[in-house]
Amino acid sequence: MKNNSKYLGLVTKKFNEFFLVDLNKEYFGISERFLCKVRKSINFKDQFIYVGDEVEIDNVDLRSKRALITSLKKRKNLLIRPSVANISNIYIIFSVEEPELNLSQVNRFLIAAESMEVEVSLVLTKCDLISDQKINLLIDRFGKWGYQTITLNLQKTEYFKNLLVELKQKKCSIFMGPSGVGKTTLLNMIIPSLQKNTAPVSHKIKRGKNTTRNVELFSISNQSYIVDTPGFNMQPLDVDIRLLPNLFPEIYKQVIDEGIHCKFRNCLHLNDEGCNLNKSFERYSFYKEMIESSKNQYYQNQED
Ligand SMILES: Nc1nc2c(ncn2[C@@H]2O[C@H](COP(=O)(O)OP(=O)(O)OP(=O)(O)O)[C@@H](O)[C@H]2O)c(=O)[nH]1
Ligand SMILES: [Mg+2]
Ligand SMILES: [Zn+2]
Repeated sequence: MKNNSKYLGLVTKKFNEFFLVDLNKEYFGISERFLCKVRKSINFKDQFIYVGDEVEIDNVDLRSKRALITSLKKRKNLLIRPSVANISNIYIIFSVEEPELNLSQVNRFLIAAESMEVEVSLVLTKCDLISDQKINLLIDRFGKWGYQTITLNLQKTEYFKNLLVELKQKKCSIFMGPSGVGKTTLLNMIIPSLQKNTAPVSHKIKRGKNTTRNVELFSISNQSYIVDTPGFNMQPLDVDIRLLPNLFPEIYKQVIDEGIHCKFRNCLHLNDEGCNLNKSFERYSFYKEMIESSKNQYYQNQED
């Protein structure tokens, strides 16, 4: 049974030249998942299709659940690593132990996430492995960085329920962080029917085992999705120097909430005269380092 009408779908998984595309429930009454290829005659002008992309499909075969992708809808944004389109929220996930919390990695992940101009949240997992006192110190610390931290612990299932309620209000949330911190465990707690593979961290190398290999998008309600991603460590970032102040809540909140004004409109908040930023926050030295390395990068590119 073939049907030549066009339908709108969402790419939930990608492997080689195949895509899994979820069709909207309204077409057939139930949510249908189709295995698709791109129609040969279509040239997307060297554009790739990513998980999270909205596509139009055609040649729908309801029996074999196959179809062809015929067009790609304009995307709102595209995260480069891992490649995911149309994200509304980024959840940066770190464990407090196993693997040990690495603040400079937390920093890099947060900055990379902020550069996507979407809502960014911080989640700490494995809170059963340290004392409540230490957890409170971390909550306090990250609060000063501008993030209200969500703390999780496998023994306290109600915390996962609260997070699920929150995630259902977002369109497409992505879980990002190093390997072994518990991203897939979190997903399994939220969608118990999934039971995706997880693995303990290696005691020998004290890192995760890269258990999740693919980016995959899961539905949690009619209009809400979560993306699980393979863990990795974030490399130093190469960000446009003028954008850096917008990537630190400690800075942009002073501008937005307190209305601080510096003498020069594009003030980089170094030790310039006329700068009114309150610089007494923990990550200021990190901010300055990033400005310096971006400047070097900038001059190097000019010389190339
Ligand atoms: N003690 C404790 N262990 C946890 C908790 N959450 C997850 N773990 C364990 O951490 C290990 C790694 O979890 P995964 O969910 O596979 O980690 P991941 O972030 O998906 O890792 P990659 O897929 O490699 O990126 C598993 O053995 C989990 O059981 C927790 O709250 N407490
Ligand atoms: Mg995983
Ligand atoms: Zn300034």
